[in-house]
Amino acid sequence: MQVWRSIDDVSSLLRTGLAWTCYSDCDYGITSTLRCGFLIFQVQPAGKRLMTASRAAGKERAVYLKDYRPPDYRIDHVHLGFSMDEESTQVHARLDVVGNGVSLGRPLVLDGRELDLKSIALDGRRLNPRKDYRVDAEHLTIPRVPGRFTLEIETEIHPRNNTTLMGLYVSGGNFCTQCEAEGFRKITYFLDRPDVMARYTTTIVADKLRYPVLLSNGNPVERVDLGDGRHRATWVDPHPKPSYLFALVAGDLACVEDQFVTRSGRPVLLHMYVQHHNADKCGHAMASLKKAMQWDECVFGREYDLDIYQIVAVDDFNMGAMENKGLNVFNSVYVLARPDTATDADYQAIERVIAHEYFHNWSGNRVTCRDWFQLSLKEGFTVFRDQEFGADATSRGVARVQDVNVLRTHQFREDAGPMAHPVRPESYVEINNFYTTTVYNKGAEVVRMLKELIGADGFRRGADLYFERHDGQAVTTDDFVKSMEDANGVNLSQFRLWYSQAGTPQVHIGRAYDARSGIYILHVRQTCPSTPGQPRKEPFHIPLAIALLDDEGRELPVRLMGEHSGVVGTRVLQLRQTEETFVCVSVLQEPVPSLLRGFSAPVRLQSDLSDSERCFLLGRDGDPFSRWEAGQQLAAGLILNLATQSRKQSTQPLNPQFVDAFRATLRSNDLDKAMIAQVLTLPSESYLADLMVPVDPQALHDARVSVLRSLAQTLRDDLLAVYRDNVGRGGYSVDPESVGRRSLKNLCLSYLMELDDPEVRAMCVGQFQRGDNMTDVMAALRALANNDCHERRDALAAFHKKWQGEPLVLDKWFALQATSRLPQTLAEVKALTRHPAFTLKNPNRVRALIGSFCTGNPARFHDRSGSGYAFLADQALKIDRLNPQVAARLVGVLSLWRKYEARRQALMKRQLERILAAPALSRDVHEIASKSLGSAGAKGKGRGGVRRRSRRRS
Ligand code: 7ML
Ligand code: ZN
Repeated sequence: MQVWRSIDDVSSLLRTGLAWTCYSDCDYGITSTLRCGFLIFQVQPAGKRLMTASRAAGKERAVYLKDYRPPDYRIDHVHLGFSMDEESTQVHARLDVVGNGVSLGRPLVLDGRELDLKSIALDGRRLNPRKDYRVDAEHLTIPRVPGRFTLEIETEIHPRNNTTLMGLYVSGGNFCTQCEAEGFRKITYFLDRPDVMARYTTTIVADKLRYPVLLSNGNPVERVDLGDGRHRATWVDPHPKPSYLFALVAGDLACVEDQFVTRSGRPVLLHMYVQHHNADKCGHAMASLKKAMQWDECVFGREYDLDIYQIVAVDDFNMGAMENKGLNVFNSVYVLARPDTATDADYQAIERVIAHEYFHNWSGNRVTCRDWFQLSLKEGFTVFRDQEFGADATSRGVARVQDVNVLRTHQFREDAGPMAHPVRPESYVEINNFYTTTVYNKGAEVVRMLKELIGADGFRRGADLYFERHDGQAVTTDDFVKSMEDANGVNLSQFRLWYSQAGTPQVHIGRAYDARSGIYILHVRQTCPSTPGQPRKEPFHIPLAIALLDDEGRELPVRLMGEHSGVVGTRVLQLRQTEETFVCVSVLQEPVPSLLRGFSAPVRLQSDLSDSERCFLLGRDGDPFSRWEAGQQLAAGLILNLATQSRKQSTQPLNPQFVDAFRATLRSNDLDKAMIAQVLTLPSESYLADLMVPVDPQALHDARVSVLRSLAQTLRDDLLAVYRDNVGRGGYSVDPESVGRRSLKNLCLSYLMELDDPEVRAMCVGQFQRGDNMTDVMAALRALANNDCHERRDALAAFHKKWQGEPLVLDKWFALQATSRLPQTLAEVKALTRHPAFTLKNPNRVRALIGSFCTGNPARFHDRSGSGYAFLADQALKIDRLNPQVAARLVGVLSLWRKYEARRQALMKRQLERILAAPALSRDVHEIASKSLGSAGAKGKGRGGVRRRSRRRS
């Protein structure tokens, strides 16, 4: 790639006769573009065809939901032929196209990007580039077509140069694809939108030795040795699908095989493809897959629908995994596990992600999205399904706590910042930026609320109707809600606001009790802060699960005024107005209310509970979530108090009531150990940051550490005893009981390591050296990495020496150092970017080192000097040239700059401005940076300075 800065440069370029692609963005030709800045050309060897015409940007507008129109043409069948070559792969596409009636006379406009178009024929007649069609950087337009015809298109693509990891690319010497959301258009020209569903036949030709495994969607129908060192495989997928679900894999991979017999007796082959040396790390993923298949049959009545289910693990992947029909492609981090290489948390994540992708086969593939504004239709629902699966696999309480933690630390923050958007967004500039925690996690909460409101049986009826009514269709979130309504005879029109209004509602609950009349009143008020583009909100329809507890913690009957009898246990109140009063009668003693049980709605709850009431709930509430929540509120109050006090006062002792409740929980025998560990885990710094205005990350960090230390000092003996009681006996196993034991033991260790006590440190080193499983080893190493001692250096070096050949374990080594609280961490992170094993091309490695530092180490990242912000910007700009999606995620960290105190605000803003001013910025990063700053791009106006994501390479 070369940058040309002057007219002379350009003229000499044009004289060379080389083909070029202009990545500048001016509508008015080269000379005026030169005046605004400089040009970026991709130069190819002479004689090669021009691949992409120069692009006029400034046309990069937002796409709006209100502009949705059904497609003019449908594509019934697709025959794809691939001739695999890393340098240049030939793609032959034969499309059976049908006009939809009203389309008569309208041009056919296919999507396509960075494609080298070789030829195009309509019903067998070769089209003439000068008069039959037009090509620009994003489309192929054929002005005149008949009502029904066959189009044959030959293109050439360049997988080895594809660093964006969208479309067809190479990972570890193997070919793989990622097409969601708009990657298919980087493979061939197509109607690349989810409401165009076609049947696919895929033929792959490749070198037999280098690529013995050739895979695509559906069922294998043919394998032929071509005799010239190449072979050919053909796959037919009988289910119509959108292009984003297409997949192809070619490579030299080991296949781990198993089988599942469906409820109706059909056998399904299960094939897991991994690099040969990883064949011993597939057992857990395979077991998880079978568990998920069975669960979907039992809980949702959904069976698998092909003869074969394939999973391929690749090391280079932008996201977690992808649900391509019959051929899931996974980030290897969500497949590979062995006790000595993966932690309990990794095992759990694998189980969840495997289930998530499997569940998409119905919620996503059989019933798909009409357009990308409906993304939460498949993602919110599927996250809900994987959450329920996780809850059934381990303990419901622990699973709920984990899911709520994710929601509150990430989604609530997103909802409170400049990137806030509804679960069903109204517009986007780059769809890849809308795979957000709002679409996924809040989307799942919205589905969960539907279940709360209509009950488990009604919810299942609604889901059955949805799958039956829309099988094979591309539909909307509205269709989903309609099925829930129709199956249950309820009206959910107000509930639909959860899809269209952004922002986290605040619910204030006040209470009053009159002993003489036995009347207990809950006064509930809801408000919702304004979000970008939505200054005012309508009141939401909120399910509010509550119970009233007597002084022993028993649930009292809740009987609302006008009812004949009460309900014992949890009761779901339905809040619809801005303000509502719920009057409970026959309440014989003043109760302690247990509010928002199970986190029945994604809201911020404000109540006037006292600390002693919270301590009571922490010890007595029958709802495990509420018990945990009471502890979190107490701890958060304590830490926030400390963080906002002056230094002198910050050594005050802990509230003894809290310490007692903490000690009692440690010793509790009515909670399982995993739950005890959750309850005793202090709220994270990022969750606390959401509660502090303005945020001072250093003060929060110091306050949290000081509470940890005080608790460790006061409870040293108890913590040591619980640690010793839970040291593993016998072999390692990942059953929930053993996992719980390890998490409690390692929590005790992390508290004890706050004491700077040689005895404890020796214990920790012992656990590191003798640990027979990665959970224990990592827990010990994490504690050591936070302490400036010689044991730290030795342990990190030993770990590196042992695991340098295992990329996923090496990622842990990078991440651990990036999240160390020690003051020299940024310097160490910078040094690690020069480590021979570090590369900006691998998203997992970038997330391990750079992502962990910027999101998992608030105190160091937000250093008052601003050095963390400058580091982020430096790295993001470099990554943007390779992989805009990964860069955009990183830049998103700066979006919350307005939440910090003035000095940090200015420093963060400066880096955002610097990013925005950088030349040749991707559309992905531009959208995030401009929306973060609240500038014009946020409204989707045209602007300059943006290039297309491209395969620029010199
Ligand atoms: C969520 C995924 C993507 C992006 C996976 C990519 C997916 C899109 C894909 C929960 C569990 C596992 C993965 C993901 C996730 C962000 C998150 N369709 O299946 O949603
Ligand atoms: Zn998904």
